Amino acid sequence: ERRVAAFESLTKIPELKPVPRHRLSDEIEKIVQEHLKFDLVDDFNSNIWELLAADGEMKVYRRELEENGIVLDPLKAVHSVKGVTGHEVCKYFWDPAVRMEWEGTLDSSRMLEALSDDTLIFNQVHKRVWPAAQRDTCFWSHIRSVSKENKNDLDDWIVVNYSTTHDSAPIKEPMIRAWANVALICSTIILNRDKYADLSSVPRENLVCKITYVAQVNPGGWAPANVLRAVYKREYPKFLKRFTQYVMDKTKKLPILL
Ligand code: 16H
Repeated sequence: ERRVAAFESLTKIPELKPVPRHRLSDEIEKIVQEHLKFDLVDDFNSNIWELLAADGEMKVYRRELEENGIVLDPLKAVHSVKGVTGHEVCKYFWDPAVRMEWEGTLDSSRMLEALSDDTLIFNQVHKRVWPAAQRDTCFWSHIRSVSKENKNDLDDWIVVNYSTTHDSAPIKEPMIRAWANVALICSTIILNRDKYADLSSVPRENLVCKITYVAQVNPGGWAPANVLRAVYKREYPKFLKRFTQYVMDKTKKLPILL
């Protein structure tokens, strides 16, 4: 079984090494497999998704869902970004060292624990959305590669952020704990692959990263539906645009992370 650990620095070369098991290994395995199985299904022609925003290659969809007056709208977005690999996109999404450089919806982000080289636990405080109470979240964040059958393809990459509890992050009123299951899945396409003897000689301009982003957020308590939906409609497209631009800018002059 091939498991690639995430590595410490954005500049280091990834190495193949097994990741030791820990208390969340089984849960993480189950949630990751669910995302890989369901998120990549192209179900946009099925009438279940409503287009929320579109900008170039980026399309953001939602499904209206309420439970006891609480908005739970599942969100799904696809994007296609030139000149970057899925490894690069996932690495920058996962790396706490650069989070506040691209995140526009947080007051703070605190890493509570490193469970392994590929799994961190965070407590984040989200910017307050008037007139609702402020929300925080506590979640594990896991990154991994998913190898392809064809040796000429680059691996797919996935990051999952999934709510959990942690002794170092008790819920402190009046803060409300929001819950989420978020995944970013990236697949890299190489244009004119046959022109290059090996992957390491492919230039950036021949890379296209296909991104799928899904988010199920439970605000954890009542918040006005119209306000919440307005925030989601504004923030998810803004995040996708800003974050992908950030990765393009950051990697432009760096060697390609395959
Ligand atoms: O995915 C994004 N950011 C991740 C890295 O900071 C964290 C995210 C997450 C979200 C909630 C819980 C766990 C993990 O994966 C970019 C998200 C950009 C759009 C955010 C929209 C608003 C998020 C709602 C949070 C609380 C609800 C507030 C209700 C008043």
